[in-house]
Amino acid sequence: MIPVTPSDVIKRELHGRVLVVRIDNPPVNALSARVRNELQLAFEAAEADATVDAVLLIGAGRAFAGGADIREFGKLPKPPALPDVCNQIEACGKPVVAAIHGVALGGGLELALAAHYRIAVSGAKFGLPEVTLGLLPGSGGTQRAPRLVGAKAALDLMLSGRHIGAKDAHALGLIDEIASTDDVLADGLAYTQRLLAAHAPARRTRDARALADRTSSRAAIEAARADAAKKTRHLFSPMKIVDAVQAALEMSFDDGLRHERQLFLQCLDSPQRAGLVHAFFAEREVQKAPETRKAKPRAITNVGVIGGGTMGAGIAVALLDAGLPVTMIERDDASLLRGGALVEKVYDRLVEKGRMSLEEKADVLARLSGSTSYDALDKADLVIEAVFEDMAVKKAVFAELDRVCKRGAVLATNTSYLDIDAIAASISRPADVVGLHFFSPANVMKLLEVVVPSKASADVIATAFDLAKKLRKVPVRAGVCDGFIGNRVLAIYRAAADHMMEDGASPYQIDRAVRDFGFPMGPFQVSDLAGGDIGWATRKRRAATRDPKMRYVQIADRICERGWFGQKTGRGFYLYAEGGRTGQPDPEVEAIIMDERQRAGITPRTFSDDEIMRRYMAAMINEGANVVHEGIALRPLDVDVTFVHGYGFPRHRGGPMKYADTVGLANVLADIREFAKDDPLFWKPSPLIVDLVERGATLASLNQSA
Ligand code: T1G
Repeated sequence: MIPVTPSDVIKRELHGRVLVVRIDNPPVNALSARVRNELQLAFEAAEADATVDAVLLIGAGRAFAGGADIREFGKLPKPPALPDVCNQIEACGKPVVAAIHGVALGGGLELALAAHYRIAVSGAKFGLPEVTLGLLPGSGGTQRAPRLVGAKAALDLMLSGRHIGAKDAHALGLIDEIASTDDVLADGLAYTQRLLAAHAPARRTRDARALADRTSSRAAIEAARADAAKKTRHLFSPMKIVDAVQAALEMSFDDGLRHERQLFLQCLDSPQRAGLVHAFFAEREVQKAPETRKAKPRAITNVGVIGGGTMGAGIAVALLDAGLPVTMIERDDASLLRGGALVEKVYDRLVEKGRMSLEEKADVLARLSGSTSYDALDKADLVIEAVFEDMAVKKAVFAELDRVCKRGAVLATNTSYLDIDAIAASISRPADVVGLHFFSPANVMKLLEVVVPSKASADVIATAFDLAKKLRKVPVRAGVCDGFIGNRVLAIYRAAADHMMEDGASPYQIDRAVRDFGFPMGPFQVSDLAGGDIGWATRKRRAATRDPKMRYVQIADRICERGWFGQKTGRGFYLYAEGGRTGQPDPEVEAIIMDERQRAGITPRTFSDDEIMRRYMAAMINEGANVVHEGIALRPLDVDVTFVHGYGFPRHRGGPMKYADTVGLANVLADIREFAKDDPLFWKPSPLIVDLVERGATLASLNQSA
């Protein structure tokens, strides 16, 4: 092997008469401007070098290439553009082989498609996930992939954004060979030698013929268009992907490329790309809480869960899914059996769907044990309590944990609003206490609020973030206050919705406006799903300390007083047909609302959907800013991640804080001040927003790493 030129991102080595071009841009070989430039030079040199018969393109480190450098989006583009590099590779007069390991995603896969042949190790993954960033494959992918694998398979890859393995990629024709070992260089070289020995031509993907059957291609395109119109009606780029594949069918390759470029630039300019790219980086940034840099996590090899109710069982499943052994503690055998059955039910459903075998289910459940004695937790490294939301009950549980758990065990509470500092102060080891606020269903929802009591040691918090990684959850660091980040802000924008309901908007109009904004459900549908009794209990708990001058809407109380808690009782704000989940408006609820307006002396007025959303979002943004201002959330991006991953906030808008910057913080402040004319107590502008607007700064300016 003869190193040809010193370069830090593209290394060239001559192996006999094959030039190996290695992309070396950790951590994922993103195709930055530097990489693109050096790739061009490498292929120019290969073409001109008479000692080179073929080129083998591989990636260093853990990936072939993770795609275009996402950090470049929104900045001034630097040449050469990736499509030009791909075209140059494809036009190379000598055979070019891509040997893939790790991932080949987005522009990374497009680079491989521009090569003439492709081989991959068996564990390699492939994808065109640009749609998850509000984009489309903009380096020839929408033109080459359909020609190589057909319109249907190409559209499925691009519209789902999913990753596929080497076997599926080979079956589709995306790659030519699966390597017999994991040595991507050796097998790549051997494959290249075989191609040279067979005098294999420089086979250009643009000449592939998988679109030859125009009828089935057209049918696939129309089906994808109809599907995208239904499933992704809020998103901009899916339809552009369909348009690009239609161009692949109807235009010449070069015209198709030009059309792809136009469509790509339209996506690049859309606010959805800005929102989705923000969400991508934000959900990685939140993993880097200060404590994770200051301390090492404690080892977690086995975990206890106190409580086998909905939350306890869900948490147990999340832990079992992460491969951990779990000991469930309940107060008596009957409760323990019920808890175990709730856990087993989750796996029975997976077996029914064919996503788990009976043996796999047995293996998982073998890691679950149960006891009615806390003594069973004497070896646990971590215990998570998920018992009844009552301070006395929680303190009793922690007293037992303090008695039986080994030194160094992390003691976590899943409370959703109780004061964790008070719980920590009730035992001899407050430094070991942390809040792990899971969202129901705990084995499904990605968000995990890591609530940091004042006395917690840094390594306990680092352990909580390490646990989140094991559970494949998205952790957000939260300070101690009523409702932490999510539920505290939820209470405010739900109150704004209640005010509008009492002032004249129907709950059904409000829910529809919120759904049209991009949420899966509106606030009243959410209340019916979660159970109105939960919010009712919270309102009753807060009644004694509620500011009597603060507006209080009693409509939800009237509904709860009738036992109408939502789906679980067949009616709440909506009427549910027998066991159904799709509610219908309820005339009796509308009558209650009318009565309450009368009682409150309110003459109802109409609201436009636009005003509903301006009020709803202004309340959410204002309280989100307060949460940052008070240090409950580290940065605005932590609030964004909380709402995208825990409250259904539309990901393509990036989160409430990102959205505020998108619409303009000054406009949000103007709304708040407008609304304050009628209710100065509720609409108190966050000092953070006032300060940023005065300085002409954005919330994003506060997002540097904490
Ligand atoms: N550009 C820049 N940085 C990236 C990156 C990328 N494409 N992918 C990952 N990173 C960073 C990430 O922010 C993190 O940084 C670190 O790498 C490790 O990532 C023209 C336009 C590859 C499967 O959508 O899916 O190509 O936090 O924590 O869990 O048509 O990263 O360490 O500072 O996620 O092992 C298309 C996106 C781009 C792939 C690895 N490509 N990346 O997962 O590590 S658009 C993608 C991923 C495009 C072309 C279009 C994952 C991964 P930091 P990580 P991981």
